[in-house]
Amino acid sequence: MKPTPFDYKVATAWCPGCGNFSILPAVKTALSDLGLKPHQVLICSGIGQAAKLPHYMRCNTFNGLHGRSIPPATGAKLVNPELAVIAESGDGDIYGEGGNHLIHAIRRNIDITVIVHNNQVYGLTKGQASPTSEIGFATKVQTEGVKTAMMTPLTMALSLGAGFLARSFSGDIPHMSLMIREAIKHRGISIIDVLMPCVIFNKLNTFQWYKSRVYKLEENGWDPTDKLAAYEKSMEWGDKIPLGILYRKERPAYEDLVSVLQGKPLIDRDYSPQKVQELFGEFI
Ligand SMILES: Cc1ncc(C[n+]2csc(CCOP(=O)(O)OP(=O)(O)O)c2C)c(N)n1
Ligand SMILES: [Mg+2]
Repeated sequence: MKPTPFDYKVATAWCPGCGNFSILPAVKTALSDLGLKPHQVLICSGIGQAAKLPHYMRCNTFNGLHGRSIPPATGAKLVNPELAVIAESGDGDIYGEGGNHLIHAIRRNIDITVIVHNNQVYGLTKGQASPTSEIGFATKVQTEGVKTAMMTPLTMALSLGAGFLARSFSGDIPHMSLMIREAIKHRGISIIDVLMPCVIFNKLNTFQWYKSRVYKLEENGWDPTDKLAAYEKSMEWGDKIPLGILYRKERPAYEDLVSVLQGKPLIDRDYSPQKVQELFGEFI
């Protein structure tokens, strides 16, 4: 029988009901809809339950350190621009530990797609608050509830010049797949914040909690080129949460601006281990 995007060859480490189960087929269908073959795709992740997604895919993958999905994605894209490069991980990984990498990758505008599995909690390490946890959210560590302000990652990304910003929901696979497809097609960095439940460690932001709040911008005549309107939408949270492409406007990618990156991809150029050894030798 032909495999479907919902098939797994190995047992997953995700809990029954986890939003990750629908993000995976959304990624797979987006890639196949774009006609990409496994060897043309690289997915880099950090550490966390979300970061295990590439374990269940057959393509190039790099599972690195916590917070570090973006640096290897950046390096790989610069040397091998023909690859479709995705950096994906959880909210803790990309907005917390890896927040600095996110900030500067946006400023550089490398042509990669960043998918954040945002369950508003550190799932793998058993339920500590993440940067997107709600104020008042009580955990085993934040016993009195979260006191720190909730991060608004899409607002931050917009202020840094990100040219493609979207939000989706794990309860809607076709929508996630569409967002991922459009994000990959965008030249420059693209960021998708995917809301998803953590059935074990986040009893506040449940599937139902999201489902009853999300609505689609594209069904309301949204203009994704209006930056000021996008600012406002990026901060909308609570009773209503917007999904869709909040903002889309291309500006030159880093790769288009740096002279050494023009012409033949670095990966296809001659490279002399001997010369590198000589350079190292200067320090011995
Ligand atoms: C440098 C470093 N700091 C902390 C950790 C512990 N750690 C592993 S995953 C994780 C957070 C995971 O949360 P998130 O990225 O939201 O992923 P989720 O499990 O919720 O999908 C933390 C704190 C680590 N592995 N390495
Ligand atoms: Mg998380």
